[in-house]
Amino acid sequence: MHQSNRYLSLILLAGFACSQPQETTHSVEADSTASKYSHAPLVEHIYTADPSAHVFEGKIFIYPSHDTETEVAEDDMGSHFDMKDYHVFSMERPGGKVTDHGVALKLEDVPWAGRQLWAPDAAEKDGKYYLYFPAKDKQDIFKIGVAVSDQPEGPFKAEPEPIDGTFSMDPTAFQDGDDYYLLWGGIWGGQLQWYEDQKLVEGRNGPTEGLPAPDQKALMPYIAKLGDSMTDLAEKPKEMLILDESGEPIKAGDNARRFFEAAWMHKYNGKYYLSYSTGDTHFIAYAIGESPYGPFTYQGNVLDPVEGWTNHHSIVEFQGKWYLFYHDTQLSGKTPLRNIKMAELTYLPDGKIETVKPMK
Ligand code: FUB
Repeated sequence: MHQSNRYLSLILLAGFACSQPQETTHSVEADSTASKYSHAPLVEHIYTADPSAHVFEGKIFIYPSHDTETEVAEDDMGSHFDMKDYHVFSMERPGGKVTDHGVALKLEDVPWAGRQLWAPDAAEKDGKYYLYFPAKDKQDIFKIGVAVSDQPEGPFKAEPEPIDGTFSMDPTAFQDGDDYYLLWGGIWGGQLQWYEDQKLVEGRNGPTEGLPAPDQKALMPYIAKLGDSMTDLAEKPKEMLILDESGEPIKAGDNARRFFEAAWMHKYNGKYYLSYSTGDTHFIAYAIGESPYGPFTYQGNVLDPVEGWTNHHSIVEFQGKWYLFYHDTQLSGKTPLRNIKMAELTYLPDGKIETVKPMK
C-alpha cells in the first residue's frame, strides 16, 4: 500500500476502532520471505506497544500501550510516549484473527492521572479483571493505578487513587497458584532513580540524577504481594535482586545485563523467570530464581534488539506451547509509533531460553 494511503487508512480505522471491534488475521510464522523482519505485526490499523499477554476464557488476551502521533519532542525521559488510552486485543489461537475490542480505559477517566499511559498488564481473580497501568500524576510523578471490569476486554473503571506504596512504572501482574504479585520499576523516564528506600527524593530530576555509580549495585525492580481485593498491596515492596554468575549483584555500569524497565515474570518447570529490558543496550534479558522474590541469576537474552529504541515483551503459555510477545517499529520506522508482534519461544533441555531474533 502506498505510504500516504496507508496513513489515511490508519487514521480512519483508528477512529472507527473506538466504537467497533476490529478483526485482522496474522501469521505467527516468519513475515514474508522478502521482509527483513522475522515476524509480522499483529495489527496494522492502530499503533500498539508493550504487549502483555494472558490466557483468559480460553483465548489469548493482549493488553498493550496505544501509541499515537504526538507533537511532543523526543527526550531521554520518554516524553514522546504520550499515550492517552488503552485498547484490548484477543485471539482464539496463534495465527488466527486478532480482535480489537476498542477503547478499554481513557486517561480522562482516571481521576488522579495527568499524562502518559504507559505499559499496562492485567490479571483475573474470581471472575473479575484488573488492569494495572502506570501514569504520571498531576505532579508529573509516575504512579501505578488499577481499573476493574467484569470482562477481560473491559471497559475498565479506574480506582480513584493510585495503588498506595507503588512508584515508578511498568507494572506486571504475576499469578502463582492462589497468590498474586505486582512487580514494577524502570530507570531514566521510569523515575526509579529518584527514590531512596522507596521514598521520593525531592529535587531529583532527569534521566540520570540518582543513578548509582557504574561500579555500584544496579537499581532493581520491585515486587509486592497483592491484597485480596487486588486493588492494594498486601506488604511492603521488596527489591528483586539480579545476580551475576558469581553471585554478585549486577552492577549499574553493566549496561548489557542490568535491569532498565519492562519486568515480566513467568514460571517454567517450577522455577521463576524474571525477564526485563536492558534499555539503552536494547536486549530482553532474563534471570532465574527459586521464588518470585528472587534472588535471580542472570542467564542471557530472550530477545535481541528490535528496530526502534524500546524493547518490551511478555511470555505466555497457550495450549502447551510458549509464546513471546514484543514490539518493534516496522510499520512506522519511528520509535514512538510501535507495533506488537508474537513469536514462538523455545526452551532448551536445561531450562534456558533460545534467543529470539527479531530480524532475519
Ligand atoms: O511505552 C512507554 C514505555 O516505553 C514503556 O513503559 C517502556 O517499557 C517502553 O516500552
